[in-house]
Amino acid sequence: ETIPIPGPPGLPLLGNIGDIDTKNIVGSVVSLAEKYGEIYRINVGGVNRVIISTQALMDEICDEKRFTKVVGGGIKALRYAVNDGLFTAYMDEHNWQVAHRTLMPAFGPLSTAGMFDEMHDIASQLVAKWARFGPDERIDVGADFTRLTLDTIALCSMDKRFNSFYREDMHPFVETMVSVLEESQTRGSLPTVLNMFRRSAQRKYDEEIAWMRGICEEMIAHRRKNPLEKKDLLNAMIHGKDPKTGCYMTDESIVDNILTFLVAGHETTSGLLSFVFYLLIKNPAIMNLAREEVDKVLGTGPITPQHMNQFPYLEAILKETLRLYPTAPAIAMAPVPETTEYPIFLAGGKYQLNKGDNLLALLVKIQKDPLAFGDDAEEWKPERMLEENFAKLPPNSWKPFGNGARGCIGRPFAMQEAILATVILIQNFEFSLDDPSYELQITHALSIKPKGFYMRASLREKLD
Ligand code: MNH
Repeated sequence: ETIPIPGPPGLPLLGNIGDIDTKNIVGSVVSLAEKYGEIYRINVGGVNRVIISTQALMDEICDEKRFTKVVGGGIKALRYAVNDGLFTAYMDEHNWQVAHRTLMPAFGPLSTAGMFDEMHDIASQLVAKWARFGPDERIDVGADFTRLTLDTIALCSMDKRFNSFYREDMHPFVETMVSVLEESQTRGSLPTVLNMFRRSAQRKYDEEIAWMRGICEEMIAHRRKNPLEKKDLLNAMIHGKDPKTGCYMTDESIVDNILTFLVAGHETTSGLLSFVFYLLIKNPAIMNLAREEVDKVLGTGPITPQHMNQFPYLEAILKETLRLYPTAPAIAMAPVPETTEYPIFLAGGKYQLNKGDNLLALLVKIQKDPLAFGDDAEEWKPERMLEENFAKLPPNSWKPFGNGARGCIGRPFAMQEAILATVILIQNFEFSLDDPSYELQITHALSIKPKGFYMRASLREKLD
């Protein structure tokens, strides 16, 4: 009883290009899911994509023996800048293996705790900025959280201070990185022949990449000459040794991964924090519970690394926010390359995949599956993410950090950074919308984030 996977009818050569708005890819894919259901097929740029939207199908494709991440489109194009860095590497690449094994401990809870002081340093700059703003200044939430996450990852991964809180514009390194990302996206969506004619874009792209890599190389050379006893990512990459092969990461691979962390590690965390504060302002009862937790643990005292695991409710808030608003909204997957026996089947034979079919796990839909989360799946309820409830969720229903070996290596880093920022902001301020009638709108680029969200922050009365 195999049934054909449904989907919008396409044009002979152009496929379903007409069904996808390139300015809002996620939005288009979601609308099609609403029309065609738990699984559907489209063809874009000659690639067959099968989009899945339920926990049951996600659970099936999370089996790493059968399925894995696929590097395609904009991610593949980014390889021109960052080669086989962790995020853009193919599964079998030697440098991925070495970097993965070397960096796993460096991103583990212990090392992440070692980066507490630097994270705290940058978060304090944010608090100082908003305190000086006073209660009447309009805060561009997304811009300031991006300053926070970029400055934090730059300090921890290459010991560089962008000092973004001390400038109106963005640091030249950041501007260049954004430009390189945009060009990579463009190239990823154009046929190779067309890219060959984009000579001046190519020249600019080459220059920008060379300039960024040069700065990273200087940072590495500087650290080698001036060794520091620090548990940061730069030291981990310079001195860490792959336990399996005994190999060290090459300088080229270190540069690839510094740039990778900057790219992969800022928008997602910044978007998460923006959604969190929007939702907290809109849900005062939950904000009160969050504030009670912060006051109970810290009072008016300073936060230390020992406090970090004492905020279960805040952690649930972050997790529940990532459920409804996974800042990386979809993951590209495919049958493992060694698969030779086609067709393969999903859902016990109900659906058939053919050679060349790629999968897209639509987290924004999967994580709202009513069969996994109940009839209130669309509602933001942090309680459901408290440890005892979280443990009871169906397998692979909550996947904002991706799957298995190719899942997010920066997860403990991102969680520590986000909890720390949320705690000290709640400890110091009360928040309100700048425009009380504002309702959430979302921009979809590589990641999702709130659009046009501004708030105000007034210092809390000091408790005694
Ligand atoms: Mn992160 C992979 C989500 C923060 C570095 N990250 C992934 C993937 C998801 C993801 C999903 C899997 C992508 C794919 O399958 O193609 N990451 C997030 C989210 C946050 C986040 C939602 C914050 C919230 N990530 C961070 C931070 C860093 C980082 C912070 C670095 C400091 N992420 C990575 C890297 C990978 C990755 C590196 C690739 C890992 C690999 O394939 O080996």
